[in-house]
Amino acid sequence: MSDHFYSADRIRDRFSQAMSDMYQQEVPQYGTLLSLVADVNREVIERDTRLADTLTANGEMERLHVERHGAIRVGSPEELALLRRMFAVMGMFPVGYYDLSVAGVPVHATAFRPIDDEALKLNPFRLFTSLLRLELIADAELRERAAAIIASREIVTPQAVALIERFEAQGGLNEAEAETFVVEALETFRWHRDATVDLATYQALHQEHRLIADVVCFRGPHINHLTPRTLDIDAVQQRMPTKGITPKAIIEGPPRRHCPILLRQTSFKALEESIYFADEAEGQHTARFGEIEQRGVALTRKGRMLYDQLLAASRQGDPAVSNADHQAHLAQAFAEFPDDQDALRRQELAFFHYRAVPGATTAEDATSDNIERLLATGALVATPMIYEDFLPVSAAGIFQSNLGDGTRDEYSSHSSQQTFEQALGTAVTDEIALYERRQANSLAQALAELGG
Ligand code: OOG
Ligand code: NI
Repeated sequence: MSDHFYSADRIRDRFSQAMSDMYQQEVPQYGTLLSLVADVNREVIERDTRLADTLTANGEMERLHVERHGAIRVGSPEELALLRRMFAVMGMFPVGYYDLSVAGVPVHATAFRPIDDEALKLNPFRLFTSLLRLELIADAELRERAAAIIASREIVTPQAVALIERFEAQGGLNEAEAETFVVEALETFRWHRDATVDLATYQALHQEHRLIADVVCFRGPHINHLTPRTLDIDAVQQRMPTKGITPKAIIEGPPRRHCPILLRQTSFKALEESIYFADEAEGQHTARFGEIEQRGVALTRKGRMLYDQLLAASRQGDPAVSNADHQAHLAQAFAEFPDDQDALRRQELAFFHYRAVPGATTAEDATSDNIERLLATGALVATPMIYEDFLPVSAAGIFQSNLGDGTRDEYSSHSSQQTFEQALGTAVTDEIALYERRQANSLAQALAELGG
């Protein structure tokens, strides 16, 4: 029966393409960003033939232009739980927990993403999904009003709900169903110029926090950005203004390195767009932007601790005034983070994929005690495992640059993964455990192939 089903990975692939098409229509500046990214990627590939060969060998060349992630914000536990079911149809599952309240943004979040090696390779598209924490609104009356507005909307079309239920009942969708599902699912993330509330309500919520107005006042969780992959984030950041795009002040994440680690990202500032209120007043709303990302190797718990420690140290003192200053400062702070593959691997700071070299013969025993010798003789190869997740400090930086200048102090609330998981209806997967498992599996398989 199951071979009649259209695979979840292909549904995700079609969905991410449909999202991209829609977003380019909705936000023309995003299309401009995509073509700048494509130009820079082309230049890098022409210049760096070794990188080009690696991309080709890994089958990544054809997928270079495919968006890597997007982001949405939902208003209630029910909305989050329903979207979890929608994303499962596309092979996307909640991985990681991100608390943004400590950075003055009243949300916590997870990333819905593919998990298996094969699924990630086919299309790694993820959705960073934030849940508004209405409990952080101090004014009880406003809080209740916001909750009532959210409770009265339906963010998923009845056809999409029916197809989610069918998927759950029969274990998959056929191609025709999948096609309809993509069209219907897309509706949830479409932009609506018409707010569902009157101007006064919008203003009251906006005053509490701009993000609250963005989540509460519209028919659904419009996609607020999409993010392609760049091979040279510094070049794109620098060239954005030449295309009439205003980048955020700094590139988030680690500095540029010989062996890239984790995730570097930057965005352009959200656009001011005209909206219409229920009482026919007209206004402006800023929510939607474009982002780019460049990923490096995933870090172990030990590597991540060192990253967090060095990042925190680099953030002492006054914030840098320019991206160049910021990057120079970061590079200095990260000088003590090893920057060659062998050191990262031997010191267990980063995760690697192991692979047996076909046809290689070795006099060494193929056991896990012998990895260094197997690598040295060329029977075994280790390649960096790409980081597939997000970084809370960087995410806060992306949020804030798109919320205008009036940043607010952190909320005095505790990180509450348990509350989030209750809303979600399931636990989130620990991202580091996933990398550990993939590394162990690849090593076991490679050793088995070498006859260990
Ligand atoms: C999400 C911001 C976080 C990222 O790439 O870290 C994010 C949002 O603005 O809703 O997308
Ligand atoms: Ni993002």
